[in-house]
Amino acid sequence: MDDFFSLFDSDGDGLISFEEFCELLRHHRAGRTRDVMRAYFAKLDSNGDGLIDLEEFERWWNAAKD
Ligand SMILES: [Ca+2]
Ligand SMILES: [Ca+2]
Repeated sequence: MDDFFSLFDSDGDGLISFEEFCELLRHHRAGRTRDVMRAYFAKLDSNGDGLIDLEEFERWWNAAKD
């Protein structure tokens, strides 16, 4: 789980920025437009501060597993 988080968090500051989020999804050739990615990012960023912390990430991860 932490390993997966750090995959996104390329600068290791414990937060996933939108740039980091886009960067990883681009590697995975998600083929998404920036607008779609922004909407998706906003879904993960539940407190709306523009960054995804580990808690938000875990909430999304646990929801996605079901
Ligand atoms: Ca980061
Ligand atoms: Ca947040």
